[in-house]
Amino acid sequence: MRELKGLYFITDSKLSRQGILADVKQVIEAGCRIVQYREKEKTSAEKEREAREIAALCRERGVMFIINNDVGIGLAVDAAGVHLGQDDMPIAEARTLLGGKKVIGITVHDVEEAVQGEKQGADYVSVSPIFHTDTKKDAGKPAGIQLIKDIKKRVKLPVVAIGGINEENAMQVVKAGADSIAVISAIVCSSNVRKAAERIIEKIECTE
Ligand code: TZP
Repeated sequence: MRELKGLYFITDSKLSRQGILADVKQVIEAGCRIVQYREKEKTSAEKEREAREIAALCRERGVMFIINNDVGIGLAVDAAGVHLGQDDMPIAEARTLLGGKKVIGITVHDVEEAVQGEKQGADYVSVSPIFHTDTKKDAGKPAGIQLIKDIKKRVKLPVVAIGGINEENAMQVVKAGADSIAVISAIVCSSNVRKAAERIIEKIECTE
């Protein structure tokens, strides 16, 4: 698997001010190397069309492209991998469909879920939510950075931290051991997406 490090950008068509394709272009220009397409409202056909467009852009720029939840679209657009929630398709089933070369990420809320995710063959765990977030209403109670430290002690997989992360708190998240930081609103709600992504990347890099 290519390295899971640094900023992990996730699209959000509801929050985006300029459209997700422009967001993706600008975060890639800022230096982001991992992009996830996450869309909860559009039809499958619309999702596949958008995902195909972003996949092409990411491929051209050597950026890892992950699809949220939908293994079928992941396969259709030849994404690098798929991100699954605890209530999505089981990792084993996704692995059978995707094969050994694709990346599978799993959202975890505690150490036990992280340990299970590793056992079941995930390639990374996404610890959620670290801080309060309004972006995902059912994200649950913020875990704080201690959970990152606890999970790092128990699993060897790369740890992606998500939920309420911004340029002010990014450093403490990396210092706690997160390999990668997943961000939506602190980037897409900014009036300058590229600069917002650059500032977060700077914070991540000066901690490494
Ligand atoms: N999963 C857990 S929290 C979250 C997702 C998709 C939302 C993260 O968005 P933000 O705006 O970076 O807090």
